[in-house]
Parts: sequence; C-alpha cells; structure tokens
Amino acid sequence: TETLRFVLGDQLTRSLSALSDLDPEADVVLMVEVGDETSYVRHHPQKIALILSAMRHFAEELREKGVTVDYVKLDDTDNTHSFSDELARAVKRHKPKRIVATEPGEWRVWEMMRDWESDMDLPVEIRADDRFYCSRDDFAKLVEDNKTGRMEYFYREMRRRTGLLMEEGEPAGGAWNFDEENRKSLPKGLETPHRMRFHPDAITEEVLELVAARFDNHFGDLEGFGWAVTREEALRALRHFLKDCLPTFGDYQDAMKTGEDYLFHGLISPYLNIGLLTAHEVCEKAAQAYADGEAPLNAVEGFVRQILGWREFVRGIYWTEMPDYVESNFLNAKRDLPAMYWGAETDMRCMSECIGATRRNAYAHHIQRLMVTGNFALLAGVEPRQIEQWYLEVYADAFEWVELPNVHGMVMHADGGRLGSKPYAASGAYINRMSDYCKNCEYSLKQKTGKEACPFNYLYWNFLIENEDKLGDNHRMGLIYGSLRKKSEAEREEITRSAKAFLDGGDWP
Ligand code: FAD
Ligand code: DLZ
Ligand code: SF4
Repeated sequence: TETLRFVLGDQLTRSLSALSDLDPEADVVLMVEVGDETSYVRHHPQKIALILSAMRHFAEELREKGVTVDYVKLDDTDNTHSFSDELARAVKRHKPKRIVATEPGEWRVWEMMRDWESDMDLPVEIRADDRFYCSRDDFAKLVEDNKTGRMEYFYREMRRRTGLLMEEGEPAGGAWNFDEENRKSLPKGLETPHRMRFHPDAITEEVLELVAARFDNHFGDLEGFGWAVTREEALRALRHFLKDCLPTFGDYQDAMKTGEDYLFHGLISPYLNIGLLTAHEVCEKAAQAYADGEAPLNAVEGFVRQILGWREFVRGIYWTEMPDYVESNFLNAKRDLPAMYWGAETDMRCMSECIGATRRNAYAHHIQRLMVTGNFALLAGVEPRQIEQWYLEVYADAFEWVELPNVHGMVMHADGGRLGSKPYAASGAYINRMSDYCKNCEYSLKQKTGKEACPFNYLYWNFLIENEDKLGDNHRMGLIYGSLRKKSEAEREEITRSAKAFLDGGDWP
C-alpha cells in the first residue's frame, strides 16, 4: 500500500482533503468504529446511530467507486477501541509508505494525531479541513489583525471575501443584518411544513440493533430514528428545507411552540457537521433561492449568517482559544445540573417541552437551546463543565468545536466575554413573548417571587444580584442594572430567598 488514508466519523465528504489525491489502485482508506468515540460522553443513541450508519454508507459508496476501504466495526473481536491503536494495527496490515489524514474537529483527537508520526514511525501528513470557509490559520491571522472581536465584524469580512449576498461590493438589500424582521411570534393557525424523515435501510437497521443493545442506558429515544444517513438523502433534506421552509425561516427564527419540534428550521446541522453536506453548497443554494425570487432576503440573510457567520466564528474561537478555553469560569458558577435535564419531572412547561423534544429527537432548535435550557443553566449558576457535557451528549449535531463556544461562551459567559459581549439572560417575559409555553404552565408568569411564581422571574434578578461585581459595569447591561438598583432592600431579599428556596432548598418567602 502506498498511502493509508484515515477518515474519521465526521469527515464523510467525498471531497475531503485527505482523499483529494486518492489513488484507488495503490491506497487504502481506513475507517474505524471505536469505543473511545462512542463512549467519551454518553451520546444520545440517535447520534451514535447516525454517525455509525453514515460511516458504513460512506464506506460502501467509496467501495462502489473501486476504492479499497478497511473498515473496523464496533463489535469486531480484535477492535482495540482507540483511534491510535487501530491505526497502528492497520499499519501492520497494510504496510503503507505514509499516512494522510484531515485535521479533526476536536482538540482531544488533535492531540492524539500529533503523536502519530513518532508513534507509527512513518510520515504522517495532516491536512487542513477545507470544508470550512475560514481556515484555522486564516482565523488566527484575523485575530492578529484584530478583525475577530465580534461575530458581526467577522461575518461582514466573510461576506466580502465570499461575495455571498453582495451586490457591487455592497450587502444585498443595503444592510448586513435583518434581525429586526426575524423576531415575529407565530400567528394562530399558521401551518408548519411536514418534515422529511428517512426510513432505515438494512445497514441502518443493523446499526440501530447494535446501538439499542449497547447504549440503551444513554439518555434519549432511538425509536423513530429518521435522520438522513447518505449524501443523497441529505441533499433531499436540504432541497426540502430550501423549498418548504426557507421562505418563512426568517420571520419565525426565534419562535417556539408546544408540540412543534422543528418549525421552519433547517434540520441540517448534523449533516453539515459529519460532512454529508458542505457549508459552501448550503450557503450558495440559499443565496440562489434569493436570486431566483424564491425566498425573501431577511430569511436568506438570517440563514446564511448562521452558517457563514456563527458556525465559522465559533470554530475559529475554539481553535484559537483551546485548550485553555474550557478552564475558565468567569461567573464562578458551581451548582449541579438539575435532574430535570435528564427527564425528571418538572412543572416548568418550557423546560419540559424543550427537554422532551431533545429526548425524542436528539434535536432542539436554536432558540430552545439558547433561551430555555441555556438561559436556565446560566441563571441557575450551573457549573459550566456539567452543562457543556449535557449539550455534547444530547444533540445529534454536537461536536466539541461547535458545542463548546456556544455553551461556554454564548450561553454561560464563562469565557468572560470572548465570544459575546454580554450573557443572554432573560426572564419569563421573553419566553412568554416568543412561545405559547406559559399558557399551559403550572407556574404563574405574573408573580415575581414565591412558590407559585415563574422561576425565570426571580432567577433572572437573582442572577444579576449574584453577579453584580462581575457584570454591574458591563455597559451593555447598564439599563438593566439601573433597574436592579431601583429595587428596595426588601424586594432584593425576597428575590434572593425565592431563588435560594428553588435552587438550594431554603424557605419560601
Ligand atoms: P438552523 O436554525 O436551520 O440554522 C442553520 C445552520 O446554521 C445550522 O444547521 C448550523 O449549522 C448553523 N448554526 C446556527 N446557529 C449556530 C451557532 N450558534 N453556532 C454554530 N452554527 C450555527 N450547533 C451545532 O451544530 N452543534 C452543537 O453542538 C450546537 N450546540 C449548541 C448549544 C447551544 C447552547 C446553542 C445556543 C446553540 C448550539 N448550536 C449547535 C447552534 C444551533 O443551535 C444549531 O446549529 C441549530 O439549532 C441546528 O439546527 P438547524 O440545522 O435546524 O439550524
Ligand atoms: C461521535 C463519534 C462516534 C459516536 N463514533 C465514532 C466512531 O466510532 N468512529 C469515528 O471515527 N468517529 C466517531 N465519532 C466522531 C468522532 O468523535 C470525531 O470524528 C472526533 O471527535 C473528531 O471530531
Ligand atoms: Fe417557563 Fe415560566 Fe413560562 Fe412556565 S411561566 S413556561 S416556567 S417561562
């Protein structure tokens, strides 16, 4: 064998850099299912099934093209269950002259990979992952040039560089951002599209059996698995989104509704993250829909910003800030993650809706993650490590490079403001404005303190009180700290006592 090409479970892209100069006559592609990866956190069973099934299908597709694929299955008897040891075994089998790989998505694996050359005693070439618009080096340069302070400026730079939604050097429609138009709540009776799901084929059925047998003690349902597991299916899912959802995506981007798990969202993050779709094709097709008059600018710009802006930005932050990034805990949050995150009963309707959807689907849309489960963890002062692990486990799209900056930075403000200038803290009023959850909730949104009050109400003020020394002079929070300072000592005390009763088991005021 000339070259052994190692392809990881989130690198299932035919144009992957590690495969670019593949010679089917001389090379072997290595893919391995290993316990280290299926178990480094207790992934949602649907996430494991998605990845293993997509890996097996990808291997089949390569074989159909005449490529030799050496594929190690999870239940193969000699499986050592580690990337490095499986690579070493494969080197013995194939005696390659060199190894080629694409840089991984996680620091943990990157550290492993950097030892391969000395461990294997062979030349190892680790190539940049060019499925992103902005390479790790490019982002690092932007940091040096001071152009990555905030997502918005990074995003504008990326729009200029790519020409996406640009008209003669100016942003289409004369503005970079149409967020103002993207905060509508759902009108009564608005119909939501029926979402495309995919029936498991024989390969997926086999994987589902394996996952059911091995991982049934992980949080999450496996029944109803309907994710796309091939590129062809993922392309169908994308076409369905562009046609049936994108035109309305912008208007209701921030809305939430009981029993509506998907609304008008893309449902494509797992496919982007494991490589069945590329960011380039998704953004270009969305921009084309605008050019063809099939979707309005506020929708297309809002969608493109999530991918060209946020997705690329958080990846850049991850690789420039790791490995120290995880260590910070700016707000010194220390509480344990409440049992309701794992499905324990709660009277908080918003939480039970979002966690229930997560359990059923290995999916929740952005505003549920940010403003419900995320907001609660922030206000309750949950220890960052614990809530990070939760997000990494429960979503089909969760990989550390994208999960960590979103949770540690955007939600928990644990990085002291590297990612976002202020935490997205909000009280029950926000959730009530953007959803119908509060109407069916045991708690009273109107009451501000006491046993019957919506916990988000007093937790919000309690959060501001607890963190006054750290956030009180944040100029973007000036207004809100102004209102806090107008509260009487008695009011503050009531807030603190309610929060203590709810979080730590004190007496109710
Ligand atoms: P849409 O709403 O249709 O958005 C389109 C695409 O934009 C998504 O597919 C995704 O690729 C990208 N995108 C949108 N928002 C973000 C963002 N904040 N960061 C990065 N990409 C974004 N996304 C993940 O892919 N993996 C994660 O582990 C993850 N964890 C998150 C944790 C928290 C606390 C929060 C607030 C957000 C997280 N996100 C994560 C971002 C976002 O919530 C999901 O990408 C989105 O919900 C996926 O669903 P969708 O494809 O329907 O997205
Ligand atoms: C997430 C995951 C899982 C559950 N299983 C595997 C696996 O068996 N084999 C594999 O190559 N990759 C798997 N993955 C994805 C890896 O965790 C991912 O490639 C690394 O974390 C780098 O991002
Ligand atoms: Fe959630 Fe409070 Fe609304 Fe209940 S009243 S659904 S706890 S925001």
